[in-house]
Amino acid sequence: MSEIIQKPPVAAIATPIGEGGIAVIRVSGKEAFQKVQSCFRGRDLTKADSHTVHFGRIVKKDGLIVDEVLATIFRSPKSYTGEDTVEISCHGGVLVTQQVLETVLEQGVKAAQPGEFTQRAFLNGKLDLDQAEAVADLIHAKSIKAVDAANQQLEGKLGEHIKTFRQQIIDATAMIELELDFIEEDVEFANKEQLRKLLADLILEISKLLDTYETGRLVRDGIKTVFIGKPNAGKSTLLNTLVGTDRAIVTEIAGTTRDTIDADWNFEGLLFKLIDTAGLRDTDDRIEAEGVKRSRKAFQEADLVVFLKDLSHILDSTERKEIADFQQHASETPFLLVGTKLDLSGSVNESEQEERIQFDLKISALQGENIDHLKKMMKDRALESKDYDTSSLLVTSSRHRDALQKAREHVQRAIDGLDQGLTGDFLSIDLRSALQELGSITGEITNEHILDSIFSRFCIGK
Ligand SMILES: Nc1nc2c(ncn2[C@@H]2O[C@H](COP(=O)(O)OP(=O)(O)OP(=O)(O)O)[C@@H](O)[C@H]2O)c(=O)[nH]1
Ligand SMILES: [Mg+2]
Repeated sequence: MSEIIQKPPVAAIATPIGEGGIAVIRVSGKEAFQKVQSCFRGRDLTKADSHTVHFGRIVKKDGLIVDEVLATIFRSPKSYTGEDTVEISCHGGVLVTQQVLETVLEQGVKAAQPGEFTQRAFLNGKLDLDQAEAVADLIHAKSIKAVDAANQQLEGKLGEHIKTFRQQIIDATAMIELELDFIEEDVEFANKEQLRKLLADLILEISKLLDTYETGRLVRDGIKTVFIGKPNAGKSTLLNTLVGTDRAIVTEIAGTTRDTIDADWNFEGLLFKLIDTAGLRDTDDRIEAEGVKRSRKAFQEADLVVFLKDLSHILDSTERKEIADFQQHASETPFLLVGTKLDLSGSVNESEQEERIQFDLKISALQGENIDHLKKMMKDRALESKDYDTSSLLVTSSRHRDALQKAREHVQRAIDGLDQGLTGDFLSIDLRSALQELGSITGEITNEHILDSIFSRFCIGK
């Protein structure tokens, strides 16, 4: 573990602002105990043991009592940040909490920046950078699978992989240096095959980890699912059925939905970010036209497209062409073609409809018919082509993916160099670059710019 550095103290409210039983104000840094003690009436916190809790009152300079509190003491290095830390639990009113924070700040403590506690924890070696990122992911997680993925990373599972990769590169570098040492004696590069195999295996392992990213991204950020189709197809009805509330307005008037409407929907531990759109048609109405434009944009950004077709109307040739166009444009995106209003479809000659188009499923949102089937199909289709095993480690962050890709490129370049008979010092350059990329994931190699962009994602108080 690196040496602990205690920076000047900072404080922030660590719990959400609102009314609740308890709120927590966290104070961390050099002289945190003295600073809190100077506005605390109770036993002497500066002499309290680590991991002990003390009842007392927070008081203003003029003696006015702000609140009755419990102060928990964490002595360096055994705290989240590694610094001396006090957590003040006060009554959870908005004003009371702010007053307690202000009183602490009046003692010469600065207000903490977003993520500052976690950043200090990272700088003090309490967490690797990927673990610090996992803390933010855990806080922002909106599905059980996202919680699982963040916890795996927080446990250090990604870090373990990265450390193994780094060790393999260090071993490879050692083999090359051995060759360099003997170069004058004209020793043949005896281990060339062994070195090549080591690097090729490494590429395979990095690729295996990279393959989890597509699933990881969907698990962490949710599956953007766009309902698209003609006006009146039943898009808003389906959205409401899935989320179980009247989120979107439904009427029998074609062109009811004008703007895209988002709703979060959890299914089997996964988050679906449902997007209802304005029905597609040519229109002179400027508002509706803008809505149709947004529908098409949502379609472009989707992870899953569900095209809804009203079965109570016969499919005309323009609609058939439109569906084919969408399917073609969505060639990279999972696509479902769903017939709606199955309860009304008796009025239409089915064989005529079937001849023209192959539905993945037919539903009636109003009668709940095939809705469970649709839910399963949405999940399966969205993850179909992905390496779907959310119980093992997933790469969820594009930052990590980019670094892994670059590391793999550098290793590949070293292999190419080896095959072309380049000398060891050239190969070492590529391997060193690969090491740096991997080190940027765990934070062994980092810079202020990276840290700022990572920790600005955090909430204040974490
Ligand atoms: N019988 C029946 N009617 C349905 C079903 N689903 C939707 N509807 C009706 O179809 C009409 C249009 O439904 P919406 O959900 O508003 O359709 P939409 O696709 O959102 O339409 P726009 O917002 O205009 O693009 C409403 O009167 C719904 O009650 C269904 O499964 N069966
Ligand atoms: Mg609608």
